[in-house]
Parts: sequence; structure tokens; C-alpha cells
Amino acid sequence: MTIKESELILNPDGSVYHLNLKPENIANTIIFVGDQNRVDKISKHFDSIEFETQKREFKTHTGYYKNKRISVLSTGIGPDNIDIVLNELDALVNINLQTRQPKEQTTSLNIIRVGTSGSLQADIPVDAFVLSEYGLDLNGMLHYYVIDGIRNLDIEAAFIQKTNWDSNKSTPIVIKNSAALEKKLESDKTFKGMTATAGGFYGPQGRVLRLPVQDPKLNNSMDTFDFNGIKVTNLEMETSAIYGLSKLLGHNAVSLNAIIANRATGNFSENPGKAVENLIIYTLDKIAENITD
Ligand code: R1P
Repeated sequence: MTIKESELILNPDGSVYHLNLKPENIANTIIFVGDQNRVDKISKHFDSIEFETQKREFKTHTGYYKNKRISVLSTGIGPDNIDIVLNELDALVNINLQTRQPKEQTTSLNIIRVGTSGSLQADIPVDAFVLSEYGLDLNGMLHYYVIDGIRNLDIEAAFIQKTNWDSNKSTPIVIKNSAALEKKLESDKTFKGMTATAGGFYGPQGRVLRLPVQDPKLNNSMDTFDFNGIKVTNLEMETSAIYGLSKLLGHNAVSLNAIIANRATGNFSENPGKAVENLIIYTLDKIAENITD
């Protein structure tokens, strides 16, 4: 199968369209951040930087941290951007960009999100780290793919029943992280649970400014959801999309979030920058210690 120019768009220099990257520009282990300014906050810890580029919100630095080659890439906000980022990164490793043929031998990337998020549980305080065992997709992007093999229908059904989920909204999807990568990133510092991924910041996360929301009780029914001990720990905008597309494409993904707000208690971190910095150093050291590729 030759992939047409209209489907896999390349720039005149041969790089993939949105990310501006060529295969040699990325490491096997890639840190995703939302905010493009967070890329420098990570690469400032590198011993050396070999490559830098940016197009729109997609900024990439590749370099070495303690002899480990790592890329850090900003995805911008939301699951729609994750669709672009995962498909273009996968093309870099699993499609021959000259012949436009998928490769027979595929490569698995290690993808680690270092994000910020709001906690839904009173006992997961601001400044804590959450490692998402599951992504709970509330935004619907993944429904455009064939996802039957990656769903967790029992948890989804329980969530739909508990929240009395309105069928006009996209059906929730639950996707597991990479257990192997989780082992390499976890510690007694990481809270674990299910991260809900919304397709917006205000209404889709239950924030009311001037517009009423379809279900004002949603956050409350989410924070009391419990499926055999699996609780919805936090709410953000990327994790389920990363987990879903990574699983479908054969990559390993884990999402770590610094909790900067607690929606249950109403608290906000006094120093969110410090919370993110702590998570950055934690993640870089875990990668250097435990990921060999
Ligand atoms: C919203 O302010 C953004 O912050 C969170 C959300 O997921 C969303 O992208 O994550 P990042 O700080 O990684 O962008």
C-alpha cells in the first residue's frame, strides 16, 4: 500500500507536515508536554541538545540527559492535537517516507506525558504526582478509529451507569496504560488511578462561567465512581488520546501529571511552577535509570 501525498503530507525538506521532524530528529523515548514553554524547562536539564525545531505549538528538542537520548515535544492543548502528534511520530518510525510504504518491521516508541492537571479526589493534594493507570476518554476523538480491541467495556459500562451519561455525548472509552512503562516510572511518590480526558476546559470539565452545563453533577458523580478500587483521580485534556493511539499503533505510553488544582477541595497550588519542575526532574531521572533502548 502506497500512502498518497494528500494523506501523509511532507514538507519540501521531507519532514512531516505539522511536527517539522525527520526520522533522525527523534529519540526512541519522547516526553510530551502541553505547553511549548515547558520544552525548554525540560531540555535545560539536558547535558547537550542536538536538534531543535518548532511549528505552531509543536516544539521539539532532542538531546542527552545522563547519556540517555531523549526528545521532548509540546503537543499544545487537547486530544485533537494528540491525533496529529501520534500519527506523525508513528509515520517517522513506521513508514518509509521515501517509498510511502508502511515498514514491515515496526518500532515502538516510549511516550511519557509530563502534564498538569486538576485532582478530583480530596486525598490527592495539590503538588502531588498522578500516574494514570487508565485513560477515561470523554471527548470522542478515538471513536474515529477501530478501537474494539483496546477498550475496557466493563469499566465503561459502570461509568456510564454511575454518571447517567447522556447519549448525545460521545460514549466514554477506557484505555489502559503500558504496564511495562508504568513499572519504570512509578514510585512511592506517584498516586495512581484513572485520568479523565475532556475535549474542552470549561463546559467539558464542568466549569460554569456564563453558560449552563448539560450535567452540573458530572464532576461529583465522577469523583465518587469506584470500579473495584479504580477511581477517577484527575481531569485533563490529553491522556486518553495518548493511551488510545499509542495502543493502536504499538507504542508504550504513560501519563504523569502534576496536580496544580484540587477541584474537590477548591485548592490551587501556591507554586505550580515548582510542582511541574519537581515532576520534570523525577521523570528525567526515572527515564535515565530505567529505560534502556
Ligand atoms: C489546560 O490548561 C491544559 O493544561 C493541562 C491540560 O491537559 C490542558 O492541556 O495540561 P498541560 O499543562 O500539559 O497543557
